[in-house]
Amino acid sequence: MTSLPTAAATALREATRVTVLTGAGISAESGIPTFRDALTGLWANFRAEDLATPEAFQRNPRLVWDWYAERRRRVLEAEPNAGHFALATLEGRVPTFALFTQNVDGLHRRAGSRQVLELHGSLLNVKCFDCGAPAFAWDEAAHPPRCAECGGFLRPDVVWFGEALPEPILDAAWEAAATCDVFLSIGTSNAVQPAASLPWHAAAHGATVIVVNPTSDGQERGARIHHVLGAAGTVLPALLALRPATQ
Ligand code: BV8
Ligand code: ZN
Repeated sequence: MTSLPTAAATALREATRVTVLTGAGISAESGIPTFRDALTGLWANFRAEDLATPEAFQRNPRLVWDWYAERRRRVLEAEPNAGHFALATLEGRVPTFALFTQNVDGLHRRAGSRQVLELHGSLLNVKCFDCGAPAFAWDEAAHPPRCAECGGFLRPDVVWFGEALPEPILDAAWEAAATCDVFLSIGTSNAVQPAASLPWHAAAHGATVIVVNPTSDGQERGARIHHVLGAAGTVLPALLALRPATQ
């Protein structure tokens, strides 16, 4: 792992307001494929962007429902990793802390993070495609199961491409980016808007941005933006060490 420039380390050590954005990369060490990873199995001939849309679901509800059912199964079998746990610990050591995730896998909450705002929803939650009613139980043998309220197809409660992000969460994310001292951008290729603009919004408002990613593709550069080339599971515990519990 490359070391953190002194200015960034000082900023993180002294920060009173830290905002975090995570992407699929933080769950990679938990065995959850990232969006950049090629799809496998029944979905090998598709790109995630082509399946994660309302149109794809309407065209082939079984294919899309089964893709999410398989992902839900993998997520429930997976465990949070050292990166998730480091962020859960950091939350208790910073006066004002906000964690926004693009991930839909629920691993931050399972690692103990309390302030988790899911910009793109959660594949653990299910709702009706037609009437929006939440579903808490469904027929696992159905592909997809139907809504108990209106008989419509059930779908994962995630934000698909072309769908709006939950406004209160997105508004909170812009505000938390604009008012933090340090913005941690962890494991994201910054390929999907509007979440991808949050780190640069923070830098434009004077925050120190620390990017944690084994590669530097897709990341912007700038005086306030520091890349730590490394895996979240290794780098985040090292960053946490800059904020000892005793403070
Ligand atoms: C919207 C949930 C408007 C579903 C997801 C041009 C400009 C602005 C917008 C657009 C545009 N063109 C198109 C758009 C719209 C579109 C978009 O951005 N498209 C992209 C393809 C260009 N955006 C939308 O549609 C959004 N909605 O704009 O609505 C609107 C307004 C009003 C009314 C109606 C509509 C909705 C976007 C949300 C889509 N849903 N997820 C699901 O998960 O199935 S997006 C999904 O993909 C993820 O949530 C995530 O956001 C994204 C994947 O990105 P990453 O998380 O970064 O993952 P990725 O694999 O790309 O990268 C992993 C990174 O980790 C890599 O950099 C890798 O190096 C790194 N890594 C690997 N291992 C590790 C690691 N890092 C650390 N440690 C490791 N060990
Ligand atoms: Zn319904």
